Amino acid sequence: MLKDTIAAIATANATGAVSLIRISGDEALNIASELIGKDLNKEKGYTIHYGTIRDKGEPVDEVLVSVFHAPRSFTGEDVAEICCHGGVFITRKILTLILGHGARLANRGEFTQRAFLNGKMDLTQAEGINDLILAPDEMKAKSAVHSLKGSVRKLIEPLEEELTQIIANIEVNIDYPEYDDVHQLTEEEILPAAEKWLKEIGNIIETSRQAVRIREGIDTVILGRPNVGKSSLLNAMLEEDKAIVTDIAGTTRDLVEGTVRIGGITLNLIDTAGIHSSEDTVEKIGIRKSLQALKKAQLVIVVLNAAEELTDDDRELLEMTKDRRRIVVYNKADLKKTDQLSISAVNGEISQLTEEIRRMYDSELFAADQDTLNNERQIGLAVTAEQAMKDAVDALKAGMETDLVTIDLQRSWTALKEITGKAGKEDLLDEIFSRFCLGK
Ligand SMILES: Nc1nc2c(ncn2[C@@H]2O[C@H](COP(=O)(O)OP(=O)(O)OP(=O)(O)O)[C@@H](O)[C@H]2O)c(=O)[nH]1
Ligand SMILES: [Mg+2]
Repeated sequence: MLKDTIAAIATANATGAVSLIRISGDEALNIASELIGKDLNKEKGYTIHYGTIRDKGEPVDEVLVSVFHAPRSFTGEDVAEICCHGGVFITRKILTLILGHGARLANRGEFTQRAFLNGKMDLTQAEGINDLILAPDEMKAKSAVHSLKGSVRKLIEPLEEELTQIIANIEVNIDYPEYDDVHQLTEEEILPAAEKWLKEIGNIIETSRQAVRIREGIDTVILGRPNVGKSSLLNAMLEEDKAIVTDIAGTTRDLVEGTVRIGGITLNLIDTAGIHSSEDTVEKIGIRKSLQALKKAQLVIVVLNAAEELTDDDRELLEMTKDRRRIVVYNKADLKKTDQLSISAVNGEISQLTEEIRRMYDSELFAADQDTLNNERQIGLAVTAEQAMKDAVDALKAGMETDLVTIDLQRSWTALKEITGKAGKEDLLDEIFSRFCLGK
């Protein structure tokens, strides 16, 4: 039911200076008009009107009502936005009056959903709105606002365009086989275009993965045998006395977590129990947790003791993490100098480590600054589109019938269109036909 009129409190459910109540749908302006006793239907869009809301003659609140006429509103429908005083009680009372005049309480996200259904924005822009509201930091806010402004659509559009051209070329093959030598067209036009397209989408997927990874923060685990200074390192990185540090081996038992930003990179740090063979029940549980954290981590910092020879425990840890993205640091460099990457955690001297982290995530940081796909949904669909195109290329190379190839290409096209929510079976035919008309 798109036609009914919906209403909701748009501001937080808490006391504030003002609150905003939004009404959208055919009856929006009528309802607001009745509440303040002034006909807002006659008023121009983008105007604000002062009035007093009354309930059975009794004044309830003084308000400002913004008027938007369809389709020039957020939802594309008639919209009234009532700005009232920000008490929780008064705001709810006004909402109740609005509902009493025939509006329905909106579902979560329903205003944005209507905006999408009315063609005011595509799906990636709608996702951008949510991401912007939830953004905890500058990096995420920036990518969200770009997405809101249509950056994902702009990224995808050239791919859609080229893919449609490839499909159109194949259709020509099928419909007018006498026009061109089928084999020649495949070799000279379709395959090169498909290869180029695969390269482009591959780049987008790769950059997007890097960007998403770094915007979410890197799950980083600090590992090492007992007493090498893992907790001291966590504290140094956080610049805070978060984890307990003592000279007793086996101090840390539980995982201790903290978030730190290093040159624009967010690390979700986990300090762990020192790993060695232990008979202590509590310590054994701690060590098991350390190993679980290692499994999930995206970056491993292996801490060794510069002042001592490597032990079997050290060697085992190095072996265990050798295929992971990792940084090996020699701590306690104040006690003994080393040519390796070294730090002195108790003294807060960790610059070699932070430099290494920056260097390691350089390309991700660059990616995070680009317009990219912004979440797993979008990336997953791009991967589906890529795979379908690979299938099509394989089929072409194997000399399969062109109509079989078209099935793969259509799968690719549909996945691509789903990113922005524009997929519809009719669209592809329309687009192809519109091309045919020009030339033939
Ligand atoms: N000289 C020196 N001592 C350090 C340094 N870092 C840590 N220590 C000392 O080493 C001891 C152990 O430090 P922790 O940070 O508790 O070591 P850990 O690896 O967390 O130990 P567990 O939690 O038991 O596994 C403490 O006495 C620290 O003061 C360092 O850079 N230089
Ligand atoms: Mg510790």
